[in-house]
Amino acid sequence: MSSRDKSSPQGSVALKSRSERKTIRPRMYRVLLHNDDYTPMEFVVRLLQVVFHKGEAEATVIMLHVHNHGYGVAGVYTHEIAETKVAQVHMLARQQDCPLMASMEPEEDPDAEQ
Ligand code: TYC
Repeated sequence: MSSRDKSSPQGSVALKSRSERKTIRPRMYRVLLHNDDYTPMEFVVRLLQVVFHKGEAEATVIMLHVHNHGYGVAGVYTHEIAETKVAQVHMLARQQDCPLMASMEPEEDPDAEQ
């Protein structure tokens, strides 16, 4: 029995510690697309459809966001999948001689102690 167990007249009530309670959730990573002056807009929209499974309308919104703001989130994945998406973007872009760049960054940990 853990030291956090509370006694009651009927016996003891086990209270789980924060780490015992915590659901195991993998850290998630944002895959970012970066703007450049040369990659055609149509190519970026198509890539968002093929690699990130976006519909044409959402893909267009994301592409225009990247074009206007410099970068944008293409999707959020576990580490290995995010790495694969970044590699796919670079491979498809280089095949078409486009300088398109992707990167990944960790999302904030929702379980972090404050
Ligand atoms: N800025 C590019 C153009 O005007 C379009 C573009 C959008 C390029 C998004 C890259 O990640 C990108 N053709």
